[in-house]
Amino acid sequence: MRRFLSLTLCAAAACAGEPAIPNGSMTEGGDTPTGWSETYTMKGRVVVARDTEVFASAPASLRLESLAGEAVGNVNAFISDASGTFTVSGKVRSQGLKRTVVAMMGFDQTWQMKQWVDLYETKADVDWTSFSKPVSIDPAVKHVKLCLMIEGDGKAWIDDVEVKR
Ligand SMILES: [Ca+2]
Repeated sequence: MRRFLSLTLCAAAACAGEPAIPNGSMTEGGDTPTGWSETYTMKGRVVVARDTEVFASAPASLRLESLAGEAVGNVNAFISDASGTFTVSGKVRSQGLKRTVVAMMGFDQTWQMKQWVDLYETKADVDWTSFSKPVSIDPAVKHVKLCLMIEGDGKAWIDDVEVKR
């Protein structure tokens, strides 16, 4: 019985660890949500903000927008203890963009990208829309990030991001 219990506990929590994402409600922060300040730009300029006027849940959401015309870029946050299979959910809003994507990116020990999983995509304006998708992490993946990517001239918002086994 003791052996069974320890194996069960190990499988449930102690060995695998629970995946977590910081500040998924975007509640914490100032000008930018805590844990969500890193942007990556492929074209033009994008800027991230903590939006206290447009949100799915008070007091704030994350807004990513193009600056001065067409842009392609993303904002991303680490998912800690990301291994095995878990579900990523959240809410997205989009305005004026050609494409808005939420995706999970997996990198190996040397930061080579090994995995990309689309969680949500829209090419039209949408009011707050929920997404929820299971992801299975490749065994070679050591670092996992969630990203909100925009393409075009406009704004997208994300809020209430959760990761759960
Ligand atoms: Ca919120």
